[in-house]
Amino acid sequence: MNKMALMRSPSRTQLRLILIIMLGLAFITLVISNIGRRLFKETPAVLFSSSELSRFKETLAKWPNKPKAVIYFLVQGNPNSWAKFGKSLKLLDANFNGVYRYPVVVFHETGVTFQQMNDLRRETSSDVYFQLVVFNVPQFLTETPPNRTACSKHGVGYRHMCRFHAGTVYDQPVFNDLEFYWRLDDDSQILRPINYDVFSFMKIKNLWYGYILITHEPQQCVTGLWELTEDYLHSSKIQTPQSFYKWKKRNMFYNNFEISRVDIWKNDNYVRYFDHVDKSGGIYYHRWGDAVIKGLGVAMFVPTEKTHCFDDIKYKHGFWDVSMRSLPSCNINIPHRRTRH
Ligand SMILES: Nc1nc2c(ncn2[C@@H]2O[C@H](COP(=O)(O)OP(=O)(O)O)[C@@H](O)[C@H]2O)c(=O)[nH]1
Ligand SMILES: [Mg+2]
Repeated sequence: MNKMALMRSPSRTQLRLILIIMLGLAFITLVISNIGRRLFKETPAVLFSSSELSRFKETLAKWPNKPKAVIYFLVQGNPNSWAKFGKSLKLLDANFNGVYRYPVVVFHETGVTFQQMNDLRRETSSDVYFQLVVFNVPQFLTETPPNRTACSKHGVGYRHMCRFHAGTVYDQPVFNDLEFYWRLDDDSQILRPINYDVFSFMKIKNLWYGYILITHEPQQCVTGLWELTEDYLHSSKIQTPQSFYKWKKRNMFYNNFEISRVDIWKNDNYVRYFDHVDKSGGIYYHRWGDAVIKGLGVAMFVPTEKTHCFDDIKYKHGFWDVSMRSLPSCNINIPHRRTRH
């Protein structure tokens, strides 16, 4: 009897083993259920985005005889921003895209719902492609970015947006086989019909970068950027066009409107420069904006004669009707007063 009882009751070691196995199982269940929850939450959005990309590739494969180009927006799902975007797209349809019919690519985070996308599709005549983006603070940053910077009250979300427009957008697969793009914001408004194809115009005239206005950033938004750029130029021995030496330190293109060749930004020269700027952390620590960074990119890598100011387009951004500007806001070589934006 004693022998049987001894055989049935587990030893301390066995008990420990059972405990470890049970804890292990509990841990694995927890991990799997978390992954499962994330997968089930995210998969429809990810799947939808990749089906949109396939559809976009089909469109590119059957492209008519005109420049390969898209009009792109980065949007937010909150009602205010979404409503502005709807209005912006309607004006774009009415004043350009209803006739010239370029695909509209809409980058968005997970906050945008299928309902919103469907409603938008019903209201636009443009062929819209939704692309999901995920914004995170880059892991190479050594310090947590402050909620506010000396430059502005904008939070980290705004700085994700700056980083996206300044560089990471060009890694998006839709940019792989494109010649040109036109960037607009949700608060961009084209106010009058444009009676020509802006992309064909750029291509025929062999223009690389089209803008609407030159303005400049306040000093506190460019802390250290000019110095970093000069050091970078000296150490990398890049051949820059003469235009760089005329470029004013805080100048920038008002690039919520920007019509550009894609290859300027995918070229190694700009990619390496952007990477250097990005790794310095200035976008998150000082809120260096995409406009100043890319302004320096144009100054360094685009000859002035390859730039073009679309001063014939009636354009409003937010509350500001840019077409009401006073000259010489198109001239690259003249310093500008700070303008409201
Ligand atoms: N997804 C996403 N989009 C953003 C975020 N911040 C700004 N945007 C979008 O990026 C574009 C530029 O932002 P905006 O607030 O207009 O910047 P501003 O023109 O410098 O005032 C707009 O279309 C915004 O909707 C963000 O945190 N997430
Ligand atoms: Mg804007």
